[in-house]
Amino acid sequence: MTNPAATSSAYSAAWGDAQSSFDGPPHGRPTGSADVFPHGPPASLPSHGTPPYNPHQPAPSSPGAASPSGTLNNEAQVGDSYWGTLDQPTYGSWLNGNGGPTYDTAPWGNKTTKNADSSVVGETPVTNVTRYYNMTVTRERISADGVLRDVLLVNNQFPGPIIEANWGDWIQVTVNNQIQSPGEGTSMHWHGMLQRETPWADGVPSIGQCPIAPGHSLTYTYRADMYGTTWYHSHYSAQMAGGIAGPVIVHGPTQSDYDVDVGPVMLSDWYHIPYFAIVADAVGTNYSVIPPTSDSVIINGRGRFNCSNPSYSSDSNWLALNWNSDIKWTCVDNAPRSQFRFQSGKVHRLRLINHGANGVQKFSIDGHKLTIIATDLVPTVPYTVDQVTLGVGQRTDVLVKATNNPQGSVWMRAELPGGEPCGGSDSPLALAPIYYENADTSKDPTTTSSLPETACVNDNLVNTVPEYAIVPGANAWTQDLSLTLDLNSTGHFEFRINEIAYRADYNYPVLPQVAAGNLTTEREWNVYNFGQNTSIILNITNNMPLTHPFHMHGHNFYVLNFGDNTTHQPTALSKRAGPTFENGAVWDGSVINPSNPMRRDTLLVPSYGFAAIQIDLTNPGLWPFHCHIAWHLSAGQIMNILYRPEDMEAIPKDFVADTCADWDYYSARNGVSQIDSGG
Ligand SMILES: [Cu+2]
Repeated sequence: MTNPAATSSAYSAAWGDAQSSFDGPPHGRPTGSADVFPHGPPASLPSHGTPPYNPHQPAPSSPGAASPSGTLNNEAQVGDSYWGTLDQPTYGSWLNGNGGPTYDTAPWGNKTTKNADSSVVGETPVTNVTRYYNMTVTRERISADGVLRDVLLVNNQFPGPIIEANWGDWIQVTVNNQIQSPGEGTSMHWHGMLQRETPWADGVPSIGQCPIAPGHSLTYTYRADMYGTTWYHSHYSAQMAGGIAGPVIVHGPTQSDYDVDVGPVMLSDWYHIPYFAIVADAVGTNYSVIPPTSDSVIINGRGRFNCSNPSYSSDSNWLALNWNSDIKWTCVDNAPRSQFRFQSGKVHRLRLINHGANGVQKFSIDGHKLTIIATDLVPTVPYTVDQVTLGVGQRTDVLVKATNNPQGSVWMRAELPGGEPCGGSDSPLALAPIYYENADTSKDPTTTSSLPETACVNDNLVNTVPEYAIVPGANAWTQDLSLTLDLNSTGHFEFRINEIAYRADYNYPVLPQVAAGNLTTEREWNVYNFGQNTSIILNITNNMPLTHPFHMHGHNFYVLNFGDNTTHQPTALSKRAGPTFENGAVWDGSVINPSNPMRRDTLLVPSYGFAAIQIDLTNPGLWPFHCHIAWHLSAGQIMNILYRPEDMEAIPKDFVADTCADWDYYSARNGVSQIDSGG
């Protein structure tokens, strides 16, 4: 794909100017009030309800161009991706070939969901196989929901290509940063992997590594030490909301038989303006734009935006918000939806992933029950629901019995219910047809849904019982954590944990410093050193009317309990004059399923609610614990859990030192705009 912007020197120059205006002190936030428009907003804004469609768009090689039929072609919509087409492959029970042997029996031997678990040190199998992948990140333009947008893509695919391995394989991925016009750093995080043998390979800039400089590459090598469904994404600024995300399948034991592995079903909210402009808002001073409302919802990269959406007038400063781009408003109605296949009478495995920026997804299939068999990378005792709730970063594996006749077709739904605390959207419902084997694929399904609207919290903990029982460690240290939204001394927003918004420097990542024995960390690095403790409880109180999907790196945590405040209905954030909030609910110390509590790596902390989680400290190092909402992460909602760094293996020189040398060279010669936390 050619990016029309790549040849525009005016575009580059504009971005360069904007960047330099953000340059501030090394550890300070930018000051000044006109952050979003360093040179003032454009003189003319599009008028309400009449999008400034420009007939003189670049030629058809440009993404976003309409095909002769008047709908988007695949390249214009999602690049080279096949996700959500009827060509999307199905998956076997384990990986044969692809650089490894062909197995007659499962490569993990007699390990089952009930007798083995990777959370226990030493139980990950050793296959002596390495799976090699290559990722090239470039700046592109796609129209995922019909509206042309600037994005960053992996191998020109949205969502990115799959990483597939068997439990216990090594995975080696070389990430090539080819982002140009302008250049940007990048990184890749392997969500949910424990990184026990390679704690430096976790992929978070300012924490574990320097960003990968444009024109450079970095090779990550790590064990597929958990199995199930997960994803990878950039951890640089909010790039994960800018297109750099893709699915991961690690094959392992299953507790339930099924016939067809349908593969990834990736759900996301979708924004029409670049991630960087939203981050600028999130760390800005204008209360009315926090949180930003997404424009639509996509399933496997495809959605359908109504080009004459009346509520779109609320985004009438669309051009202004594309403050560093020459992009023109280009909207194609009836963008192709993702499509899926079912075989009548068979049981299908769907791997649900919320790779979005903000919104809590509600997933359902009209007239079909969903049997949950794993939450994040933890197999659970199966239970059946009508609807699955997924916060950003969460995954759920479901089995679906295809109960219709072979001519049937039904709607799959992903929805962001109204406003806060779910996240909301201008067009909150994405549909995707599921066609049975003899269905007419030229026709839309006619099914309807009457599911009641449910709260934006994860399922009742009584139902979510891990297949492999583990009792949390004894004598845990309890750490209280208070989540607040505050303003700093220059009036800019900060999402704080115990009064501190995380902020660190791309050029001086924290992990290599503590690994070298420097434990005198800066206050704003938000490091908690738990010393020789073997288990900790994080007692979280959420003092704001927003749900936060908190994610722990390098560990699965036990969910002891969570709940919300049932005693009052807090005022919606958007109706407040400023960040003055009531206190969130407080945990009473009770534990659900104490002999085998739910385990996972990402949990929704309810609006004005509490969550109590426990972490066994069996993976020495420094690990971020953060909200996975892209904008909250950027505005500081990160803390770092440090313990026994002296027990870490030495970081390979070429991994951090060489990457930082490249980044130092690049950043010294190019204005790098670290307006956010860095993590
Ligand atoms: Cu958050």
